[in-house]
Amino acid sequence: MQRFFLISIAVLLLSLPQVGGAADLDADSDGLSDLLEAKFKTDIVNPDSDSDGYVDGLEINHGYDPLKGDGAKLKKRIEVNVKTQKLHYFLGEVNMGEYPVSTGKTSTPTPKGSFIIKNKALRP
Ligand SMILES: [Ca+2]
Ligand SMILES: [Ca+2]
Repeated sequence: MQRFFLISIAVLLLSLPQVGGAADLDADSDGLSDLLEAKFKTDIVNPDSDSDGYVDGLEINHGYDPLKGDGAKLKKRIEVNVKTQKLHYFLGEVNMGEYPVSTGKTSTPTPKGSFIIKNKALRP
């Protein structure tokens, strides 16, 4: 029997870093910082790396692959490290951020494995 676990991630999505913050350099003014351009392997001086009419920062902010003009989405995933008590949020293969979490205790441990998030709740 397959078991499904529902994971509620409170506030996570609202606390994700905004792409292209004021402190980051953005050589082509596409809303995607030079640092993230390097991580996503987009063209640092071309605001529309895949020439589909949408700038790289807009595509990343909406989860689209800035290197594929066919409307392909980047996979989103989170990884929770119970040893470090940290959650890592990935867009494609790029680690977009790290957040502190509190996982289960010895008597009610956090289940290990891969799970699909079925529902999200804001401040449950
Ligand atoms: Ca840029
Ligand atoms: Ca584009």
